[in-house]
Amino acid sequence: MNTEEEPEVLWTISNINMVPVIVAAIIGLIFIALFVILRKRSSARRDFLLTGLSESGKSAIFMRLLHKKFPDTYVSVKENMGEYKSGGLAGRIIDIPGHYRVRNKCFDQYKRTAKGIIFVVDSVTIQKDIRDVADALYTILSDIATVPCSFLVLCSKQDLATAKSVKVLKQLLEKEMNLVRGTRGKLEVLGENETNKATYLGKNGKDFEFSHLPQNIQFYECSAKEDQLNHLTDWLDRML
Ligand SMILES: Nc1nc2c(ncn2[C@@H]2O[C@H](COP(=O)(O)OP(=O)(O)O)[C@@H](O)[C@H]2O)c(=O)[nH]1
Ligand SMILES: [Mg+2]
Repeated sequence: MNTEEEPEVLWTISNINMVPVIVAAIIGLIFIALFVILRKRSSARRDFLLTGLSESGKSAIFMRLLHKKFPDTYVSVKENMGEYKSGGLAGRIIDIPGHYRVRNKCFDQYKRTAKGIIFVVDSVTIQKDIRDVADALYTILSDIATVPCSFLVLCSKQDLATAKSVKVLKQLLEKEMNLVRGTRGKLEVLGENETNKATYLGKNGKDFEFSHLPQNIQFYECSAKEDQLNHLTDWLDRML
């Protein structure tokens, strides 16, 4: 009986159309390769960038976090870099200089290896600086390279009596980001060149809200002067 069935089985296999099988195998291999590349890329993101306007308190946070001291003056023309270690894990912290021209160039250099972005806002001068702060934050958030990053907006200098609370600061920022978005939208219509074209942030036809963005954004208060950085260290520890 067996000897009679064998030729039929062989005939069936040789008649199977191999083209779809090969195509499926190639597609499978491409998916595996893409998966491996993407995994490598995401694991290459291990930096935490400290950014924000000049004088917002970035270097004070950097020094307090990594060197346990509060500097009187710390002029940074170049980025400061250091290793933050916790529970056997480590991440690189990069303090980006705040001056407009250096800031963008330096930020571009590290944005593709950034896992988290800490945007420092001076809680005392926020009302005066609101347009510049919202503008800087909008630029970073609408940069496609930062979509995989987690964001922390740190409201600094909370030891000072005139510091605005995190709640007020978030409301002020959302209102201003709405205006910035309107202006940038108009620039696009007027024909900005492609490279400067900003991504539309938030939901079309709705007022700007941080909760509408794809990035995970947290808001916390801190004071480098009084060593109140526990929200920052908790956030970093979760991400290492
Ligand atoms: N009261 C107070 N002043 C701060 C604090 N952090 C920074 N400063 C002051 O704010 C100014 C700018 O700080 P700095 O860290 O150099 O800002 P950066 O330009 O963002 O790096 C300095 O005069 C600091 O002493 C803080 O937590 N509390
Ligand atoms: Mg600095």
